[in-house]
Amino acid sequence: MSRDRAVRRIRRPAECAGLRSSRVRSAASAEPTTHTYYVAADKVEWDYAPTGVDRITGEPFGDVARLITESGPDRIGKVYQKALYHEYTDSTFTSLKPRPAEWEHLGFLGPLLRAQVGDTIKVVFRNNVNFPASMHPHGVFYNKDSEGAPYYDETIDQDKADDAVPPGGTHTYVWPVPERAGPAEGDGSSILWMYHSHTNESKDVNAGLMGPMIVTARGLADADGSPVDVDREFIVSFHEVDENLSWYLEDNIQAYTGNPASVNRFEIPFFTPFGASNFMETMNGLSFGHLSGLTMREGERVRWYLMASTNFELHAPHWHGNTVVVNNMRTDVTSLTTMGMIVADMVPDNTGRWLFHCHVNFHLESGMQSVYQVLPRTEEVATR
Ligand SMILES: [Cu+2]
Repeated sequence: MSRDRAVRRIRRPAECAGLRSSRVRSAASAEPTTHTYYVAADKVEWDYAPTGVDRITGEPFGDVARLITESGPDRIGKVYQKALYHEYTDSTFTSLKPRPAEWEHLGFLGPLLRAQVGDTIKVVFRNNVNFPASMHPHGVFYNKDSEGAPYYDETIDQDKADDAVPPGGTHTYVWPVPERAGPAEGDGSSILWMYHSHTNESKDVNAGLMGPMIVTARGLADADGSPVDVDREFIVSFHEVDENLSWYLEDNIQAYTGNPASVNRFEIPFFTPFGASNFMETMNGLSFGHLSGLTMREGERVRWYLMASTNFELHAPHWHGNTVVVNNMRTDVTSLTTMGMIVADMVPDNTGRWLFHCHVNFHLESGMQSVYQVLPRTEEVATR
């Protein structure tokens, strides 16, 4: 996008009640910045539906939900051991960096990494899990020592150190953010990328190692990196997790089934009850209405960043109650396929609690549903 066009979209101060104009990195002062993040892969216990009830219906789980969420002699249930990316405060990796309230809805995704065009993202990665892992970014620039993926690429030594960080190991990834990593003509002022472990791609990602990145156009970022012409940002990953492919499948069988010996590990996933019960249809790792924090105010300029994971993802995100603009077209349903990344802009004019879900029947019935809330203009947004 040309900057002139983007700047025209920025509201003038009188229109900008609550906009963070005092902290804007203006185009003139947009000196390149290096953003340093300390990110570790940590093993956690993750509950896909913590309250144990269907928060979309407000009722106990129905038949389909019970097949997915209930543990049993040869069923794992709704709690799984996972590997997630966590952000720490510094290189000692002793203190977790608190997630800001407006980003609590990221659920099991890794920390948001962000920059504006011209900046550099630097990630000090510590592998605290018991399998080799990496951080492979999409979109940003990387040399061979910061790609995070092992394959025969005719590199040696230091250029291989990023491919598979061993358990207990540390590697620093450096990702410059050139113009081609930022919004193009036709984009808005910011776009979504993602990062994930790519050492054993399917096992790593299904274990949980994935996160979002946002790049804002040069000169259009607030001090915190957010675009100045947007009031509220949300990131939602329509995220099928195939726990059959996770590094922790056996650990989960041992920890959560009533009779591990009764589990037929040689079943073909999806076509058998055990395999099918390990496909978790989620939004940011939460199912059946457990993704919360999607709260905004009427009239705000809301930017939704949507993404999908690495399985046979075919999703139809649908917002009830309001409309969005995607690729300069008005809609209320958009499409995501495997590893898709989409930006949707909304100016909600319809207050209330509204369903936000995948319209693919199997996903909908398996819990890929949540609710977003539009408060009247005069109310404070609870998450701020
Ligand atoms: Cu779907």
